[in-house]
Amino acid sequence: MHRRLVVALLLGSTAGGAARLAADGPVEIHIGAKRFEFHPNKVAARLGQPIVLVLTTEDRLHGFKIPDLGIRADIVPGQQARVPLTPDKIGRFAFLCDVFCGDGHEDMEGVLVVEA
Ligand SMILES: [Cu+2]
Repeated sequence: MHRRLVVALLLGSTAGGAARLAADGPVEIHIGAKRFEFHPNKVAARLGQPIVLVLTTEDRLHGFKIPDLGIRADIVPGQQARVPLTPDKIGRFAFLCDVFCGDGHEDMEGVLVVEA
């Protein structure tokens, strides 16, 4: 009797965990761009956890590039750029704007920190 109850509880918790995962989906990380910054300019992700970078601009066309991960996207006014990503290595990965947007463009940078 007691053992049967334990088995039922275990099954229940397993099913619940699977449902939560399916419902949650990837974690969205929102990053805004404007002359001449990204905000936030430091974002964190977990190794192996799927994320979607949701990029928007407040003024004009900007670019978004993470050279070490082979990622780039245009951030077009009035649109969301959605970049799915599952980090497969730990570290600090710099991102930057690669569309020249004026004096100060070189300061448009940030970092994605991937932790275990
Ligand atoms: Cu720029």
